[in-house]
Amino acid sequence: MSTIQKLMSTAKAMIAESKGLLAMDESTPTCNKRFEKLGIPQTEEARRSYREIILTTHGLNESISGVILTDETIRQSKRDGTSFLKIIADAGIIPGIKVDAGAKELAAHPGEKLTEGLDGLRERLQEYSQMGARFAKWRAVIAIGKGIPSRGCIDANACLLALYSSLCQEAGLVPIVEPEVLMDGDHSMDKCLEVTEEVLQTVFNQLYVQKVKLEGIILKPNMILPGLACTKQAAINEVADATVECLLRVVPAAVPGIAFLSGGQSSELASAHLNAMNTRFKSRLPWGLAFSFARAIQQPALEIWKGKEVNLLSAQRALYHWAKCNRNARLGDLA
Ligand code: 5MM
Repeated sequence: MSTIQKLMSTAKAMIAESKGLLAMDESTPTCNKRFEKLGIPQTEEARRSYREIILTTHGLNESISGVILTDETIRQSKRDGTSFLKIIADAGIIPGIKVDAGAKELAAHPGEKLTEGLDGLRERLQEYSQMGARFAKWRAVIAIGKGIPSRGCIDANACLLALYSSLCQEAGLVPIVEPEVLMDGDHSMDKCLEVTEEVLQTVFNQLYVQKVKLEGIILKPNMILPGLACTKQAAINEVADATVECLLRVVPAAVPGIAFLSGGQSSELASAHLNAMNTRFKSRLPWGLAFSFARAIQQPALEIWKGKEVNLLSAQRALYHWAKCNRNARLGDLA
């Protein structure tokens, strides 16, 4: 099988009808922050236990095609010594890995960030590929505010996303391309649409410049939403319509699939928005519309678990439930 055939087959499996991705790639600081709020110890063992709960949830593979791991998690095992990678493989789930080194302050651009991580990436990708990873993820963050985002921030992030993508494809890994326009702020839904459209146009231009094969990527964008502090929030169908309108303008038909991030939306709203998009537009779209949620699938389970063994089964039930809701939303079939 040629590299491009391999990439296309992985991308197709990631976006398989009715399934989506589970992002469990919170960095240690993010994971610790979420644990701290719930009184869970911020230790490597607590993070391992939590990830064991996720990966041993019975029936997770009914809704989840792939999981995004971190460098820490991909090397961890269940308490009985079975490696996480074996559990994932036995469940028929595709393992992927977050490879960026996080968003850092962008010099000369107050309030803006640039995602780092290209140094040594070729070697790291080779190692992850040998371990069994079949896709990778890199997240760029774009903030909306007074005078931002700037051209400099959008261009630099798009360029790095494209360089990362071509290195992934060279290593036979499907790149998830994640330019996230943040929900923080009081901006309108129209502003989010305008910025997201510009960001995605720039990203696809850079992917072209770097000779990335669009058939072998998955796009992970934000939905088009008003800022969290905007006084005028949007109806579910308005979000669905604006998001699809934006994507139709900028995402080439060669891209096999789009897997949204949830970005801080509640579990209910993230599923409802995805469901509305698939109900209203599915038969008319060139790409599949799926999910790659972290918080919208995990948060209720984390809040139930609270680090206590006695809550384990209830936490797994919640995780299964929210994964299944998004499976239904993927089909446009959410009750
Ligand atoms: C936007 O974050 C991604 C999707 O998560 P949500 O559905 O919760 O928005 C997520 O994959 C994120 O990139 C990872 O959790 C890593 O984030 P940090 O900040 O820990 O590097």
